[in-house]
Amino acid sequence: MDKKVCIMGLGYIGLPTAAFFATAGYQVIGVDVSPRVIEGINNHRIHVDEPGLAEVVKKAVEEGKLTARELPELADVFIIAVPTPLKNGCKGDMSSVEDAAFTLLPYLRPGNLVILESTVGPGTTEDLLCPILAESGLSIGEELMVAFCPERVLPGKIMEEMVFNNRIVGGINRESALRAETLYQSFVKGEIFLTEAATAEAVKLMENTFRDVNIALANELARISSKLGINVWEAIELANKHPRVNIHQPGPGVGGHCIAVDPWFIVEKSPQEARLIELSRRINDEMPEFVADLICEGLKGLKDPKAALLGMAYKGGVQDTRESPSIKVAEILQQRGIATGIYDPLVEREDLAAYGLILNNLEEALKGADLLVVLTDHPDFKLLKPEELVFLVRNKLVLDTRNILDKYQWQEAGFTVYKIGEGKISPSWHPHSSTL
Ligand code: SAJ
Repeated sequence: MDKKVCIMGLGYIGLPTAAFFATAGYQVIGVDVSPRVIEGINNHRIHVDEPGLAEVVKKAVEEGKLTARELPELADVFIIAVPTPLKNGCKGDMSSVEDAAFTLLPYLRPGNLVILESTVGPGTTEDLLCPILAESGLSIGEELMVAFCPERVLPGKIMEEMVFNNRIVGGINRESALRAETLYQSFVKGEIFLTEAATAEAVKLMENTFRDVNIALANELARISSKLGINVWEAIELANKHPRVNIHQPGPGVGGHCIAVDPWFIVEKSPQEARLIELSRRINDEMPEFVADLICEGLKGLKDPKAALLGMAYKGGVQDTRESPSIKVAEILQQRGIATGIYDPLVEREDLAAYGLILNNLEEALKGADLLVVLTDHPDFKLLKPEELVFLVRNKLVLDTRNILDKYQWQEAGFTVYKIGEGKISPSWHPHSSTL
């Protein structure tokens, strides 16, 4: 049985994966390029904000099962879980995967298994990773087994989903897949499905593309509804009563490091054919501009207008701001010279500072604002008491891009509320607009 696992990359996926293997009894070496990350983990301070993760990492480190280091060690299994972001807008940047693979070369021995978990375009394991690993002198598929095993966990629910989700294991040959299956069986309680590496790579991308395309449809329906005077939220709810319909939710756009990124890997590999996929990406990417236009519409005609933006995280309940549409809305407003107050109960001040944005507390953000905009569906926002906030604001307009506010409660408190896609904007929502 494999006893020692070395994980390259201790981020959102690598760290929980390391923690689960350590808990399952493996000796785990976690490798990261950041000395701050290594020092933190070895001293029980983790840099990944994920409910339940800190406790598991702490226990594994205390028991001596997990150690973070700058360089790999000899091991039975090597797992690569490094970021694969986009470069130049829409091409996958594989340099971290390449760097990790080259770093592993001196540590590879006959009988080892190498697993790639990072999201990559179909064919990458065989065409990019295997040729690098072959430089070790080991024969790939005979002395060295290689597999692609994508992670599919939802940020915010990683500790649950990493164990209970089904898992896809794609081997470069059957033996590689079987070895990887046995390894993951040590902590995965979901079903494990075996396939070829390129298919597993495609599966991961297809899942996130499915979601992106469906969100684009919802966003398009929202824009159509506001033209036609239909309430998109009610229409979607009713359409979803059909047994075979599941329309997603409109919003200010798609954020996070996965759904907003992964479809581009398919477009890159197959640009002629991936027409719907590319268009969906663009539709979702246009949403922050659409929201900013609505905000400007609401503020039109006002002297020194101010918008209070609630929620900078890319989705509710997380502090992650990567690719967040809220950040894009804030940036567009700043470019247009509109004053903003910014509030998020979870996001870190330094995180926003990196975008040149200043985080306020709720009162500062709302003080003197003309328009309050809900951009993230944080559970906390559902608990806001409009009757306590109404005295802070100047003009009492609300734009809810996530359909989380109780419209009648807010109206009762004196606010005029508009939700995106909720029919035509009524003149009372932007009473100062000179175009009316
Ligand atoms: N969103 C909408 N409307 C919806 C659903 C989501 O606007 O109906 C927005 C969210 O607000 C957010 C973005 O889309 O900005 C993405 O959020 P998400 O919760 O759909 O997904 P992620 O990015 O947090 O995680 C996804 C998951 N993939 C799928 O559900 C197919 C997760 O399982 C993957 O492991 C993860 O990507 C990943 O790492 O690839």
